[in-house]
Amino acid sequence: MKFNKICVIGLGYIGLPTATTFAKHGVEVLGVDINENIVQTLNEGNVHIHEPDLPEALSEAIKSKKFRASTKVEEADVFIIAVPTPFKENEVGTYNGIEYKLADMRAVTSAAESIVPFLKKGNLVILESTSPPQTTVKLVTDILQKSGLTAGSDFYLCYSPERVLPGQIMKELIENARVIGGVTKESAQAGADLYSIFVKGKILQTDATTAEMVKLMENTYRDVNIAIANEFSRLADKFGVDVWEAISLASLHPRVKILSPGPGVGGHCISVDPWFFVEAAPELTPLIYHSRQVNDAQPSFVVEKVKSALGDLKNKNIAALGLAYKPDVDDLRESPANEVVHFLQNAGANVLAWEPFKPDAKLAGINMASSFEDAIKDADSILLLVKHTEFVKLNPKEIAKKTKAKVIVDTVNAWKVEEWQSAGFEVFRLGVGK
Ligand code: SAJ
Repeated sequence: MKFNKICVIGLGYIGLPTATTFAKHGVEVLGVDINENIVQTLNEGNVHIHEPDLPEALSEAIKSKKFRASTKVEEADVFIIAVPTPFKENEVGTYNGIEYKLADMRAVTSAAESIVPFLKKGNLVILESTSPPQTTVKLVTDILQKSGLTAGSDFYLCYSPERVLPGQIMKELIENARVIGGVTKESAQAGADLYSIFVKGKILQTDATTAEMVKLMENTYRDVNIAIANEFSRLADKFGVDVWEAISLASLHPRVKILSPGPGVGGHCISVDPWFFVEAAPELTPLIYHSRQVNDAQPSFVVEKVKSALGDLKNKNIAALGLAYKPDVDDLRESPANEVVHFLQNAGANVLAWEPFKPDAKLAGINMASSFEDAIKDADSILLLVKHTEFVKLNPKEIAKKTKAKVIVDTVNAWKVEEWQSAGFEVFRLGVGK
């Protein structure tokens, strides 16, 4: 089929990079978003999200007149849905006494509905939003068929998950392997033809529900494996063991690779997607459910560690280093570090936080330092919450000159114990019961 015009619905972390990459490869792209400010910003050539190489890609796409943004869908050959699938805010599901979170599919629903008036025979529709199993063959199919056309025979329909890592999206979009699940073989083939415009990684065709499961399995696998690392950190703490040493020794086994414990699991993927499985089949997912529980409880475990280092937290000054959800990104949403800071404050501590990737961030209930120096100056202790490269490189002797703190708590195994000790600090580490 011909791909003269693509309509990408949802211009966030996935939709916008996808749209600009197609435009760069010569296809006319209409980007659609319900947010008028975003549409205006993009049409002026400015990007509303932080992602390396994206601003350049957008300005190239605009200059070549291959990309424009709008709040309205138009006729096109291809429609790609890349809208968020968060949790429902005020509603949970229950099963046998457990509570689980529910996917909020309103954005996918209204994106699919917005396509209906423009859908024609021979079009291709692709859902990219992470979704519960069978969303494509049930929810999306039912909505699109309101056009009077039949999915799979009148128009092609696919699910194709994104698998890119924030911070490397523009590169991984092209290089990663791409799974394309069609509601029919012909649909999968049409999807494969489309993405082969720019994808250099392998393109693998399957059915739509398999592709949905693949995406959820990838992130659930990671969540469960981080949960076991976090549980090991608690066991090591109890038994006087250094979990980091134990993990590196266990990982010498040729078939064992243990992930890293830390203050918890953040972001909008790993901590969200496993719930889609639990919601879809709570009776089949005790391991996935409990892994979520373990990871969600990890910030409280960190607070216990800080208490064992500092005693009563009342009026203790703590410099919290890092608020991002993971190293070397500026994304502070769904961050376990934030939660740790709130818990410490609730326990009476005075926390001053410093996030070098978002120095001007304003977060409800969190006191932000004006600089790194400001954060540590009057601190009783320094708490490291995110393994940003610039924190790993800190020189303890230099730090000792700039702070009153005598205690450090490292939750991410970034700092060499001996170096900090010889600079005069007492060192506590997550998962180290020695
Ligand atoms: N984390 C640990 N220990 C580890 C690894 C990570 O505690 O050993 C924590 C991180 O600090 C962070 C959270 O887990 O808080 C998630 O970070 P991440 O790097 O595992 O994942 P994301 O959410 O940035 O991106 C993931 C990726 N999926 C996988 O690696 C399987 C990415 O490829 C997906 O595209 C993305 O989710 C997504 O959009 O689904």
